[in-house]
Amino acid sequence: MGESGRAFTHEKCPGLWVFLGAGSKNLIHRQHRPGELFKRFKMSLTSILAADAIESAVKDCQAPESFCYKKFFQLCGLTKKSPQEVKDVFRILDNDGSGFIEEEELKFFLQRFSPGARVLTDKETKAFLSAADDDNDGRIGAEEFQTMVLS
Ligand SMILES: [Ca+2]
Ligand SMILES: [Ca+2]
Repeated sequence: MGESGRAFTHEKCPGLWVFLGAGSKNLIHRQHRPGELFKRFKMSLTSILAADAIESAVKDCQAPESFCYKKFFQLCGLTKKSPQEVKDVFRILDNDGSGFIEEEELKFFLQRFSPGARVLTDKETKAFLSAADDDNDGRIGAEEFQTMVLS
């Protein structure tokens, strides 16, 4: 009897209630992690970058240890995008909506662009992180990301 009461079902945990007021106010009650919420409203990378550019960028670093962030950003066309578009890409890469790209998210960087891509090696992940992490807090903020891509 007690077991069913502990079940984690959609009926019992709808996860998210959004109340849209008559005006511009949105009252959002979050029951789960904030990342769950942001995922639903995120745009996709292919709405910002051309699919064939993404494909060639991912192909270029197929071999382990061949990832070069500068080349990747150039090939996928990100370096030609506006600061706002770069920020949009940042928000997509920040998978859990924490406001930062953590090392764990950075590892799966290529897979955000192409689901079949490889994960970055530890060495590549660390090099990528330290190239962007100007304030040395071990994660990449939106401004750090913009600086890395656009400068
Ligand atoms: Ca994050
Ligand atoms: Ca940082």
